[in-house]
Amino acid sequence: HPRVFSGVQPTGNLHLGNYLGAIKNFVALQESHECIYCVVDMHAITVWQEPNELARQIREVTAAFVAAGIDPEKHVVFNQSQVSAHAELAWIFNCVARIGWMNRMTQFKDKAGKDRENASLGLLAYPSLMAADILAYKATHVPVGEDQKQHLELTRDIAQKFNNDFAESIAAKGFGEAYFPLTEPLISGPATRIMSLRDGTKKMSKSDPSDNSRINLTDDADTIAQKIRRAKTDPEPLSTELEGLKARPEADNLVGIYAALAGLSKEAVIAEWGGQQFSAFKPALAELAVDRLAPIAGEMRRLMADPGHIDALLGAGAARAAAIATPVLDGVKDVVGFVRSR
Ligand code: AQP
Repeated sequence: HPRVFSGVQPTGNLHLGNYLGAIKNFVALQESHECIYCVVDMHAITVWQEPNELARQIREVTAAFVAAGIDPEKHVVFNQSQVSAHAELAWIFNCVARIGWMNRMTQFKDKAGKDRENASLGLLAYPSLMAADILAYKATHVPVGEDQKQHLELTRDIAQKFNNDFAESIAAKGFGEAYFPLTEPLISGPATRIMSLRDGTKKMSKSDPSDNSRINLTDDADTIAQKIRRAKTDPEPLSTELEGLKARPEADNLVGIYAALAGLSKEAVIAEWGGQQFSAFKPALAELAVDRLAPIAGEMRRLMADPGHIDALLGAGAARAAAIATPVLDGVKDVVGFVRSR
């Protein structure tokens, strides 16, 4: 049956891209699917994290989930490191996946930079842990932003190779033809790739050194308005047709953000705003952004005032997650041929 899994790294500066590309869709899927949402702290440490800051960020992402409208009672919300099945299954997948597959990942190339020899081994193996996150729950659908498409393809490759390599054992142990499903990415909405406000060719990112490049979920109304006012644009008025935005990445980005926040298509936004100047469009966009984000920021602040409550919520979620993942992992151990005697 359909089951959704997705994760967000607690690496600081949760931004509008994370919200529109991921979290907002997480909220919507709760109506129709069983959902498991994870704060992927083990992914975060593939690059150095200051320990106190990491703990704070884990709670902040959890607060963002809940503040945005994820219901931790009806669905499962937890942090990855509290469920050991992720690490255990990732090790088995490390032995299924090939080094060449990992070397081809654009996120690894971007994050490792020029000094690849000096990147952590975890950064290289990142997609293998991601496959474990998803497949420990036999998740069928994963809502993500456009940037994660390649990793989702790798998850399918790992699932397929596991199913093939162990086909005989899978059948012999009574699991039928395939142990793991081939998971589908859900990359939906008018803003699957939000770009930097300073450079329409770069994605909005937590790690961009310029704070003006992104709208943080914790920014106050004045900051949001100021960042949008200063957002890079060209001097032309807004195009009257979608085609006209193709060669104007900054304009295209702002129209996409407006559409996603308003719950409209980009066509509808163009129909309303085409031909108008950015001096009119930007204040309307700022107002819309503040209207949608301020309540989330306020609720995050309220939740962050009680870290004990957040920790309890994560602990309860982890117990429920483990109850799903442990039998899946046990089946994998049987299929692989590990002896389980307790
Ligand atoms: N710019 C974006 N537009 C749309 N979706 C985005 N996502 C991230 N950036 C954008 C989606 O947010 C989810 C969580 O992402 P993550 O926790 O893996 O964070 P990330 O991709 O590492 O975020 P950054 O901002 O890109 O961090 P750095 O700067 O470290 O590279 C995912 O579903 C992702 O697609």
